[in-house]
Amino acid sequence: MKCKKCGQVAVINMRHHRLALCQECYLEWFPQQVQRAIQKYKMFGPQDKILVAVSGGKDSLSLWDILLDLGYHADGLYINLGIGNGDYSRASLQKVVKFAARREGARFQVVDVHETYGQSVPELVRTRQRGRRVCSLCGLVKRHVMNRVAYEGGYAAIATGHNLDDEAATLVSNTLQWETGYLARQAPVLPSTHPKLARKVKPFCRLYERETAAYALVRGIDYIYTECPYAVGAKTIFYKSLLNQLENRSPGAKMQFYLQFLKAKEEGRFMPVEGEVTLNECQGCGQPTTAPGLCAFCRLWVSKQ
Ligand code: Q46
Ligand code: ZN
Repeated sequence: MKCKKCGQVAVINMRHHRLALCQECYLEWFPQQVQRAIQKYKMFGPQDKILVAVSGGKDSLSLWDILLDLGYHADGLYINLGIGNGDYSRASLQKVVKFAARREGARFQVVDVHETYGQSVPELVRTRQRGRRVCSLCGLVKRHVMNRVAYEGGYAAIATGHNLDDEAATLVSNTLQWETGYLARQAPVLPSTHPKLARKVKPFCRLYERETAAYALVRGIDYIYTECPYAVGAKTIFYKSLLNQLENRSPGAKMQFYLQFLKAKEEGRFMPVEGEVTLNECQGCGQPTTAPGLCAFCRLWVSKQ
């Protein structure tokens, strides 16, 4: 197959765009799509300081790579959660370190959950939160750390590497449960509702996972291939495979599903639940919370052991 732009041998064929591209043209096309999404959804401007949540995976490292290439002030944040007896998290961190060492201007910081708060995420589940799903606790810890670092560092937004497949799988999950609150909030940009709650943006939300993987590959980005051990068997992986079957039959179906949802939202068909939410400052960490007293994160550390 030939590149549609220059006629050289194509390295990727994107049936949903009816576009095959060679390596060189792909490396031009992909960042343009990212820049377009940043502008279309008004994610941030050229002067803003961006915090990129990096996991060592293909999406977050590619996102960081592109934001730097596009000239944004993009710093990395790696949260060491202590997964896989610490081994999985250490291996992921090594990928981040390696990437930053090769990439000029790539500054990043590491927050080690065990060192900072006393226990890693799996330890926390074992000792204080028995019966709770690791991923739900992990999400809570990550959100807290990201908001804290973004606020303390004066970042305008936190950028995550969620791609179209991630967003479509979340959309399937939220729709199957009719989670209207989550549906109202699922968007490429989650605005800040409090000075201490950072704006969250997803510049890859219109790009297929296959495309982000191809970008990492042609750019020679070394990333962690294995999934987090807690992701194995997760429903989102099953939803992704269902969506892939659909996509195989009908190229572009995944993208249509997501973009039509965004359009419906824009037209006001998914309205947030009425009523003001009162945010108090947590008595422990000072982050905003709807709970009186301590926030959910601080309550983790005072609960039963
Ligand atoms: S890191 Fe954490 Fe994920 Fe691992 S424990 Fe679950 S939420 S799967 S993105
Ligand atoms: Zn708190």
